[in-house]
Amino acid sequence: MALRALNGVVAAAVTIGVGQLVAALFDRAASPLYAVGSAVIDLTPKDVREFAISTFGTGDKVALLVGIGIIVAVLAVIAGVIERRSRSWGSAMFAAFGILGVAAAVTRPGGGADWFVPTVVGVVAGIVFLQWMARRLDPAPDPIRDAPGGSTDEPVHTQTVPTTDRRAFLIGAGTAGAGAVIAGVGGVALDHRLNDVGRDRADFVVPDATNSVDTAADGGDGLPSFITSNSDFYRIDTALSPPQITSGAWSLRVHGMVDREFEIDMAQLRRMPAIEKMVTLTCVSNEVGGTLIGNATWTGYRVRDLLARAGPSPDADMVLSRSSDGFTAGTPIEAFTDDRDSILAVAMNGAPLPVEHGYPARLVVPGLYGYVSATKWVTSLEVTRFDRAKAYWSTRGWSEKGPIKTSSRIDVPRDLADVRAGRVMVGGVAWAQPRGINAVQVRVDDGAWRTATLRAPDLVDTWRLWSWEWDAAPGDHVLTVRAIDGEGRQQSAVESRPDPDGATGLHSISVTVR
Ligand SMILES: Nc1nc2c(c(=O)[nH]1)N[C@H]1C(S)=C(S)[C@@H](COP(=O)(O)O)O[C@H]1N2
Ligand SMILES: [Mo]
Repeated sequence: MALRALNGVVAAAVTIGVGQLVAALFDRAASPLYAVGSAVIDLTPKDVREFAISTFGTGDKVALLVGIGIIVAVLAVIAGVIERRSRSWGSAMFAAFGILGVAAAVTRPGGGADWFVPTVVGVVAGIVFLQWMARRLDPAPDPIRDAPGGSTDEPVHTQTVPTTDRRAFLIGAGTAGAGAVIAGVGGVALDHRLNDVGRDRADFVVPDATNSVDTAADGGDGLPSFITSNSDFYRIDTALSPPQITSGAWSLRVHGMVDREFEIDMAQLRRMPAIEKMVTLTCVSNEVGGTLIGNATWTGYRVRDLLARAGPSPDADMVLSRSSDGFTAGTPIEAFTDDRDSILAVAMNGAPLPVEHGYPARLVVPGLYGYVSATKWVTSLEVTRFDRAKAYWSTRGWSEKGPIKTSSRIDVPRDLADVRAGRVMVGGVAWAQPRGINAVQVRVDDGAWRTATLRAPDLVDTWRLWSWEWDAAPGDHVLTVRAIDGEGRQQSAVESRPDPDGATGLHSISVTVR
């Protein structure tokens, strides 16, 4: 039983390892593991996504792969146990899941018709191994004993495997297991060598902006830095592995309800005047007090200029942006055409976009949550209407429109911190892009709201750093913050979950003063 289970698990490892190796020659998204993982992501209902993001945050992909690994192992144990020399039910299970894998691979957006190959080669290798090893566990039928009328006092399935065969089996399983791991790891390494865009990105020259931004920021005191570094920036997307698109292979198609549809490549894009702009990106899944928000200086090209060149129809009210891996966002067209300067960004904080943040080009739209605007690896802008097109998350229960809600967060002290009585610096961030922040107020326990100091810079499309000096008396206290936006409207205190269009409620922390 244990040997049969082991056989199933090793055979599954062979399938995945070989699949990964072969996929390196096609596209990593075509490997059975990645294809199925991506399909699972696309089929994930919004409650599960919320759970995954709130539990694992940016580690949601690793959690998914571990989860798939566990499920595969359980299925593999079953397949191994039911596989027999005489009836290949385990093989049938492998074939069935192979069909699922093929279906997942060939239906991937951007997937080629040949994307079935890694899964098929992997599954065939797995089945060959499974059957070969199962044969060693089921000795060949004895022609005399098993003949009609022959002895039946020792049925095949209750025979124990002799020790020598057992050793041979374990050596075979160990060798194949090691081979599977080498194939898998080797496949990933080969894929990185062949397909990563790291070198292309290293050679990418960030364009000079025609404007300049004042980066002088008034941080310190344990507040977050005004600009979030690229390495600290949150990452949220549906890509199990970020698409690898070289700047030479990239192009953007502007089409749909336009007079002059066109396609532009990176060389042509670079002839347009570049601008630079600080914009705070916010995820709709950010919980009250959460960290799915970051502020960066983006360099790129005005989407307004691109759309003007195409001549959108006055009947259009939405731009559906699409990434190379099939993600879509539906953005109200005015967010691209008004004077807020939405950007087709090619650089983040002075560096070419990190691959996970959309290299070589992504959208950055002030004032809207990322899921309706900030398409990474963007390759198409389709001018259309909300009543004609639905974007990725809008078909999965999230709101069609996603304006950012006024919010604020306490960063210092930390929740549950111990502080010394006396002067305590309380501070954090507040945001209401693109309306800006007029005021931030802090309350201790059920006391009166006190006005915090707002720090520089004061920009409508970024978060605002704030601080407040608290004369703290000993005891347990709760600190609460709220913001007032640039239009004088107070942050909502009503508690609501992130879905369908962004969390509301006030952020509170508990501290003990000694
Ligand atoms: N191609 C693609 N772009 C995407 C997404 C995605 O899943 N795929 N997620 C969006 C969401 S929900 C957010 S919040 C932002 C996050 O951008 P970041 O990862 O650079 O912080 O990207 C947006 N752009
Ligand atoms: Mo998001």
